Amino acid sequence: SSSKLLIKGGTVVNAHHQQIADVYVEDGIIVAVQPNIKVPDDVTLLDATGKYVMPGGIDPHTHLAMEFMGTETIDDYFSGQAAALAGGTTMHIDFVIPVNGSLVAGFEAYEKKAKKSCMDYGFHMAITKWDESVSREMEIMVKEKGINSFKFFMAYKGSLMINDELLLQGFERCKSLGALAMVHAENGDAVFEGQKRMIELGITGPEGHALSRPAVLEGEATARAIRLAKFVNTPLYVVHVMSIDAMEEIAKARKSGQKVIGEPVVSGLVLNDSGLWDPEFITAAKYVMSPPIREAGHDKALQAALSTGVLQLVGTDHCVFNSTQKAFGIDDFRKIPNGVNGIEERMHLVWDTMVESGQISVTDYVRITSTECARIFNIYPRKGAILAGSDADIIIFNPNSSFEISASSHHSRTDTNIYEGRKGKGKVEVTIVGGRVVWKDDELKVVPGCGKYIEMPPLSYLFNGIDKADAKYRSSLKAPVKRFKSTS
Ligand code: DUC
Ligand code: ZN
Ligand code: ZN
Repeated sequence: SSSKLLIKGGTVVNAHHQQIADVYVEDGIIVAVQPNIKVPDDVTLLDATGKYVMPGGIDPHTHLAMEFMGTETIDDYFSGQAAALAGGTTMHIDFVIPVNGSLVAGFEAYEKKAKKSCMDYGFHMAITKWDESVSREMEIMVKEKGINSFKFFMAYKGSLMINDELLLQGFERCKSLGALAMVHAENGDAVFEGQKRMIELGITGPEGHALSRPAVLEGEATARAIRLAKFVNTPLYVVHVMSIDAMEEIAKARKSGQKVIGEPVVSGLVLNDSGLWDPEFITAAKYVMSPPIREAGHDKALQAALSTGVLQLVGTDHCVFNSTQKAFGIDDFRKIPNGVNGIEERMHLVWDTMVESGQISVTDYVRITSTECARIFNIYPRKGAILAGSDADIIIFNPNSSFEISASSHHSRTDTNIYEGRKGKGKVEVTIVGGRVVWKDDELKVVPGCGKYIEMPPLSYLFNGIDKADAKYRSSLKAPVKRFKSTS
């Protein structure tokens, strides 16, 4: 029956180790990982000889069925996850958006949207304004709802952005709950000025989007967020690191011992904007995301930072709008819904860019696409590993085959693909989710409703040592400090 699965003869890869072994699965759970497992009766047998057997990808950053910029993303929990599975990603963490300022109402709305899930998922919570009731509801999210991360916006002035005073309060609240503070790091006031300047200059097309919010503004906000997190003494996660400017701030902080996590996204690693701002509006508008895709050089530098561990895991910020929606901004780039695709392409593009190019090992690949995300959000080794007892979310990857990306064959609902025409080495040949084969021979057979919500517990491990540092700080306040010498 389909509840028993045996994967024979592949190279099983975890973040720390690889070995030739068989993987035996029962009822959605990995039961054994060892060489030469005897073939039981009644089993679905998969031959992985010459191929890699790896944990399914975990995308730490997606937006499915999200209302944003006057419209809603075209991929919902069904189409977005179907696309993910066809590309070897078996879990994602999506951002819940509060409803009328209520986190509880937002959570309930996303629970409904996620009912048609065909793979497991977790939630981050976006904080879209800040007040006492939001602060109170954060506790409910952490203690009762399985959310351990909150994203604050330093950009989107006039809607999502909060100032430094409130950002500090948010960071403090995260710390007191054992939750991870995340930031969208761009200087929103400066972006607002940049946008006005572009419009005054008559630059209303998609290139104005990139010109109005350059890398220096991402660097500034990243540096500020890092320093504010240091002031509060709480860990920080910087989402969608798109520039050298931001990456170097993260590198410096990590070198000093500060707990800062940096997440590049596939578009920032793989693309740069030379030739991107085509005069044809739709061709260019599909690339509009925030922070924007940068000039050549940032992409390679982010790859290098990922290979040396300055950045730790790869997301997508998958947030797609079709051409009709992108066209809302035909006369004014400020109205182009921000977001690009990536959930289906991530595993292939990271392989091709990082492993095939010789920058990282296969074990590192597993770490940055899956294991590190599971560790950070405290769901390892249930997720992110091929070990006895882990969930059977597995891919069979053929390094000698190849992939090709096109909107005509992708599984997302959007009508364009920012990686259109791109080819590369390696292919996800089989995806197994919850012990079920859902992708094989280029055929997708997903089961809506079988995806489970994965509760993510508070991040006690990340806060190790923080209490000690706080105690030291408090005792330094009590200690008599001679600040001024008496001159008399
Ligand atoms: N950036 C995007 O491009 N889309 C969603 C939100 C964001 O910050
Ligand atoms: Zn963002
Ligand atoms: Zn995002």
